[in-house]
Amino acid sequence: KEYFHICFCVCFKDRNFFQQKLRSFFTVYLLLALSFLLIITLFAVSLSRGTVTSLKGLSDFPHSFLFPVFPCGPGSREWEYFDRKCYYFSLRRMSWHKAKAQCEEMHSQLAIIDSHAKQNFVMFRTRNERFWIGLTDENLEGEWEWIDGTDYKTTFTFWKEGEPNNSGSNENCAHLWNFGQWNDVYCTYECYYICEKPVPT
Ligand code: MAN
Ligand code: CA
Ligand code: CA
Repeated sequence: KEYFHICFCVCFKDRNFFQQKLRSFFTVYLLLALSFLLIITLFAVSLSRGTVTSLKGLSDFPHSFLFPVFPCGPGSREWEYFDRKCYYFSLRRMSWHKAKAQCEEMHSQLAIIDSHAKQNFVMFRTRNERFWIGLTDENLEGEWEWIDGTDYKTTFTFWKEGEPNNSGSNENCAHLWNFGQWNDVYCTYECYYICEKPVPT
């Protein structure tokens, strides 16, 4: 009898212990499952609300990542960065007015060269070829004007010696030439051209 009693007690205690363990395991798993569901739900909600923008922006990750390195657009080799602006050096030649229109079509303008630094930058890329810039005296002979309104009289110039000479009384548009020096030529002459625009945001 005594033996039975002991056995009963131990067995009962054992069973109780086992059941308790099972219950605590069950609770842990239930809690885990619930938190998992909660996380999934929260994620789905924030996705649908657009809170998790990093996922949506993931597709243009390389673009946004490379932008600080190539501020004029990592997807294009056409625009070059210099001193907070972007420059385009054309591969085709055309009249000054067509070139001006081309720049405008690309949301830019014919380049304004208002400093030695800028002159130096364009000179190295134009390699003695003729490139139009945004300078003209079409409105009034001898009164040179930058197309963006920059004051010609008080700003940097880089004319070739003897220029502007209004040769044939018909030279009203300015272009870069040898060593990047400027010359006036008739506006229907076909030159390459330089466009400039602010860094895209
Ligand atoms: C050509 C033209 C002129 C320029 C002279 C310089 O005639 O390009 O615009 O002034 O050469 O010799
Ligand atoms: Ca002229
Ligand atoms: Ca000339």
